[in-house]
Amino acid sequence: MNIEGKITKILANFYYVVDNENKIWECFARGRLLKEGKYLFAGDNVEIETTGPAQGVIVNIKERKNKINKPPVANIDQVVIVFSSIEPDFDQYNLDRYLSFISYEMPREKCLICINKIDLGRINLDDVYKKSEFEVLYVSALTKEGLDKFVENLRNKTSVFTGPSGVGKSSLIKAVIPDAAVLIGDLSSIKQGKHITRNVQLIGLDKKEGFLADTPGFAQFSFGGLDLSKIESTFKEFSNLKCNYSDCLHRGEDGCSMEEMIKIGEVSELRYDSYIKILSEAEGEIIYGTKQESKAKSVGGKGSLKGINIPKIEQEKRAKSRKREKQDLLKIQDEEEEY
Ligand SMILES: Nc1nc2c(ncn2[C@@H]2O[C@H](COP(=O)(O)OP(=O)(O)O)[C@@H](O)[C@H]2O)c(=O)[nH]1
Ligand SMILES: [Mg+2]
Ligand SMILES: [Zn+2]
Repeated sequence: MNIEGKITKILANFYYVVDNENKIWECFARGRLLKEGKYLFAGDNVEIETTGPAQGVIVNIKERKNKINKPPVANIDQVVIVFSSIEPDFDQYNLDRYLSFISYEMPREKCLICINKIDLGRINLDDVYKKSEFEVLYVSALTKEGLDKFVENLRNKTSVFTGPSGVGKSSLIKAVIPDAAVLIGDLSSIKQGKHITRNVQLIGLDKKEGFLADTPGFAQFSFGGLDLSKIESTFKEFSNLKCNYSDCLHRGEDGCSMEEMIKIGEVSELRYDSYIKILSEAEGEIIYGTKQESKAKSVGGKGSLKGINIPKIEQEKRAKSRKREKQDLLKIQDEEEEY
């Protein structure tokens, strides 16, 4: 008998597939699939041939609409970018970096901004984002304030959670799905993120109404070498600019309408500042987070997962690093084969 389902978890050679009736099947992958180089990801929609009451073999993978490699997840509908209002302090520029980078890499998928820990302190970003097409939700994983509306935004989608360490991504997932097996708190005591990244799993909202993937953050990302003219398209509120040149980067060029747009409130000044900094990052002029990185490194242990480490990748190295990312993935798969 053949059944269709979705891979929610991969452990060693085992693939856990949930079917339409919410039943979990423990599966192997047919050797032929792996030989063809078809690596399987959590989120993949597959066809299984059943071999027992809850066992099967994956015989086919459906075409994916997208995938990310770190952590490995396929068929993402939405990226939930979690920041906290406080502890760690809200960082406007860093949030805009996440939004821009993810929109650049996945232009068709929705990004949802979620500000957590409003029980400790409140911030209001409505004005900053009102022209951007990004929705902002305010929640507390602790008191559950704002959670109902948040859950509404998670239904019938596969959502990947990302954001800096310590903002409460895992806590939010736990608040939404109380029996989710997620790790909360300082993860550095659990021997590095590698292991955790590898075992990414999709956690089902009740009655297959959507899936959530906790991640330790997209560990590292860099704007180095990205196409400058495409970065603009990740700032949706810029779409009504009427500059004299079609290739205007809006950095004070003659005939640029950015100043006017800011004046009339079509573009928030904070967003424009972030845009300018991101362009500089793409040109390799500034490197975000290096201070935190070196601090974390010298302290080691406890601090090593705090802050975000964004190493500079030079333009010409970028293509190589993309290739390396793929190799890393293959390595991960190889290691898992050895278990
Ligand atoms: N006060 C408060 N603390 C929270 C909230 N959400 C998470 N925390 C705490 O913040 C810390 C980091 O949470 P965690 O979920 O591990 O963050 P992650 O690294 O983003 O997954 C933990 O000590 C949580 O108990 C919240 O809404 N309010
Ligand atoms: Mg976490
Ligand atoms: Zn312009």
